[in-house]
Amino acid sequence: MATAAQQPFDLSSLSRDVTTWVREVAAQTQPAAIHWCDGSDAEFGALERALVQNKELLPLNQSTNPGCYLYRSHPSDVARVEHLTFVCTQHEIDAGPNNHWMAPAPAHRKMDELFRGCMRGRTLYVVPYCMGPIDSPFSRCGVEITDSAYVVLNMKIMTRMGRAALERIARESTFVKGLHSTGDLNPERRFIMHFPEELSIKSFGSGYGGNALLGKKCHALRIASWQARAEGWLAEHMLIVGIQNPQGEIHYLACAFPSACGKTNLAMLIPPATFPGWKIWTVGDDIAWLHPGADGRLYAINPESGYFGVVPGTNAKTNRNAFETIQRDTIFTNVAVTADNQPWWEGLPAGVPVADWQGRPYDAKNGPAAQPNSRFTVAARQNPSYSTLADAPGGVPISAIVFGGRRRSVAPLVYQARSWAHGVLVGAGVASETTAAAVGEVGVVRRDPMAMKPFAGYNFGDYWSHWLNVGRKLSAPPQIFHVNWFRQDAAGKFLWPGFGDNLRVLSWIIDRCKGKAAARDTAIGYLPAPDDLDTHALDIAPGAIEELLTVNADLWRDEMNGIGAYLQQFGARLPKALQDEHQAAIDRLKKV
Ligand code: GTP
Ligand code: SPV
Ligand code: MN
Repeated sequence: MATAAQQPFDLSSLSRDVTTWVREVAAQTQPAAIHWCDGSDAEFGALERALVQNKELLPLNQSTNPGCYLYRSHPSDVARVEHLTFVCTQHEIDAGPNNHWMAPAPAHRKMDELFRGCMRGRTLYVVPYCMGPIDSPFSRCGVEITDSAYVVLNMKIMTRMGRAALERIARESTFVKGLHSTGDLNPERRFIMHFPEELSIKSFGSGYGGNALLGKKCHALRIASWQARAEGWLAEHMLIVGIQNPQGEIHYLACAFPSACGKTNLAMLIPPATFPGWKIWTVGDDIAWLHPGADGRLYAINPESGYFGVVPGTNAKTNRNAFETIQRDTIFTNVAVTADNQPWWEGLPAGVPVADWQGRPYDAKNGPAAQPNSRFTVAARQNPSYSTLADAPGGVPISAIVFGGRRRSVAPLVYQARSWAHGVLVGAGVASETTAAAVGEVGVVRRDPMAMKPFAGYNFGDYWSHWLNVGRKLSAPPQIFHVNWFRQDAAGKFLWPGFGDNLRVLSWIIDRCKGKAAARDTAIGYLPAPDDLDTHALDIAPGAIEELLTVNADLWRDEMNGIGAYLQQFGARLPKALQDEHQAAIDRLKKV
């Protein structure tokens, strides 16, 4: 077996804790070689070349798309697997009805059996990483052990990966241990297990996204939400965006929308032509860590350094920033290709696919050319709207928290909560149609509180208590809102144009935070009247704005009853203050 000492830098000597663990894992998994990742560009290039050589990575057209590669995952391994994802706490009640649970001891036994000898003939990569700016007190480190070089490349883009992270780990006493193997990709032997009490993760049998890039959903949301509760902060499935008005004032928003419901797009929004002088600054597109500051405001950092974004639908019109970002140095996973080897997906105005995401000759009978959950992995710094504060150790101050879901009916375009506690109810009541981001049926409305249904590492009842407590600590809390870009008319057409025009809603939100914009007081919260929104030169069907801003009391009574039934599952863990908010909402709806 090759040892770490054979590498030019002896990274293995930096942290005894990491080395000990690597030795244990190597004894269990029996790799042919061990590679300690230093995170250098040279290392990235060498791994890329090796993957190209063994045909795991296919170079795309290097004259049109320099530095771009295609990776085809196993056709049974294209999205997160929520039914195979577990939170393994000593007591089942701590994982809550919102998680699949297994006791730690049998979960370890099950996983240890799968990992035994699973890296024979393969290289074990040690991937030290830091979630958040390397010099931020809010950042947290981890080490992922994986036998997938594709995972290493993605981790290099998505996190601050390598030597500096390992040096930080050596200084601090804790790190999250993430053990990953692609195994044989048999879906019957695929499990994503979390042990929050031990700060560890074991993931077997998938090489895809949130199942395999353990810094992302496993660490930065499931484990971090658990740590955040103990330490007094929040780890959330939120984008972070700065919105600069023509006067040069910037307000930062943190927005929680479920998977594939528009976070990446909103984080990089292009202002409509009728909004001259407005600028958008992207801090993050998927995850936010939020900390109460000494001044009573809430501050956010993005723990990631790259985007793992939904490809289909991305074009120069819907999201020019994302489109420009992915023109070079991008890993595409599961897209189609054209005859001259350019990446292709549904939503591109030009180009013709010749091979689909599985590499078969393209045939519409087989479904879309690009897998609906095909993704790009790209460094955040390539984004033209990248915020200079994305690396600020203290984060950015948040003016508004915005929840949202994909709802063809019921939820209006936008409304504002009456208070922080009411905002927690609004967040807890988020429902959304399921998407291709997770394996399972698409388009079914399900409850997805705070867009965290798949990601909260503990009981939602305790999570809402924690949210309420964080609010109590803030003397200047963000205002809380709910948006829905996905309302449809009777023919199934979106009523709201979305994308850049969402700025019209965001500017109302910011004005509300400043106490400047008007609103109607309704049973569900404050709504703009159609005239309160800037609809100048907006291309929208007659009557659509009115419909988008209507609160149908009958539908909302049903909705609120549904929310009540959902909340009841959390029994004694459901905070009284949230129950009171729910009762107050029911009472207001009775009066209309
Ligand atoms: P995850 O990375 O899975 O967490 O998703 P995300 O929330 O970042 O979703 P993303 O921005 O990638 O959007 C997913 C899909 O929603 C894409 O197909 C977009 O084209 C579509 N979408 C985004 N914003 C809008 C919008 O304002 N209106 C409409 N109609 N569709 C949108
Ligand atoms: C999501 O599903 O919310 C994602 C993609 O952001 S994954 O990394 O696969 O979780
Ligand atoms: Mn996400």
